Amino acid sequence: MRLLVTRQMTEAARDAIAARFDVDFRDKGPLSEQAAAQALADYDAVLPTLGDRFTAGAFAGGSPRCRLLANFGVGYNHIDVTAARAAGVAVTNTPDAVTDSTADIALTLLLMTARRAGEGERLVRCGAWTGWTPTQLLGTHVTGKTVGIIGMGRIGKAIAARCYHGFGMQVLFFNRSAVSAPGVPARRVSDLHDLLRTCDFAVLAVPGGAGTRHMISAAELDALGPRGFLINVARGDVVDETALIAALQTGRIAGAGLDVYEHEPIVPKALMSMENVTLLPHLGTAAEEIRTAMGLRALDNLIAFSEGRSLPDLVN
Ligand code: 8YV
Repeated sequence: MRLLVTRQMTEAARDAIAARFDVDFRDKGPLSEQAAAQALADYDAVLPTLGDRFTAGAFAGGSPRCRLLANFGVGYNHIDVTAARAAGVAVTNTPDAVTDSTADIALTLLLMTARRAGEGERLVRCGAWTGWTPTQLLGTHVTGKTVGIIGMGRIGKAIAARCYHGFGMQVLFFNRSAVSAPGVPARRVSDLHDLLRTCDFAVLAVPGGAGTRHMISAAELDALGPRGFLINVARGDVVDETALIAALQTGRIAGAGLDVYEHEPIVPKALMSMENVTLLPHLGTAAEEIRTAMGLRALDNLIAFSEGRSLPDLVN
């Protein structure tokens, strides 16, 4: 079986994959639609990542040689899974492996933004800190506040656990389908605007894709209000970035912590220029152990596929 891995992996993941398959590791940026189509024609299976453009157009050539896209990552909004299915291509992802590290980054953003940590760090680094004063860089206290989690899947629940156990926060959540076990005391709010009006910190943990695109726009930001913070560890286009910039510039929300952007890796200058915005470069799962675990989870799916077994993490 010929396999294409579209990016460099950690050494441990690369060695485990190479020990099992006849594999090419690409070492360039994301696959264009045309390169994705070529990969589908040239390989039996592909291990793609965020940004590889497996769009409907990439599958337009009909029934390709490739029969499995073993995606590296839980989010697969860069793959048109319906077009993949129509072309006979299975798609799998890597749930569980990403959960805790992504929740950790949500809390990193929440704390950094509320406590003005980025701004403080910049002040120290540029040599402009003149010393402690009782009123310097006063932020917003986190412990005991209310978090509103939008998307109560695995990652949302892991964020809830951290907020509840670590910071004694009240946990509210919004989820389109029923959630059987939130894991901590948490109240479901059926109206998104009600949730946004009630919480101090709104944290986005929904899947990306057409169903959630611009779920947070001007009206939602107004519901969050001038004392509310928005944290996004989901996908950039869940938030209407233009509306977010306008809300931040006019003080209609208090601040934002972002790990993802609408047009990655482009980060609007307007966001960079605002001190009340924390900007991270999609660090959600960027820890050595986690990236290895993700690679190994994708490998589990590849092995199951090569042995003709059912795929553990099939999404289409
Ligand atoms: C991954 C992520 O690094 O798992 C996900 O969905 O967003 C990231 O943390 C990325 O998707 C790798 O393809």
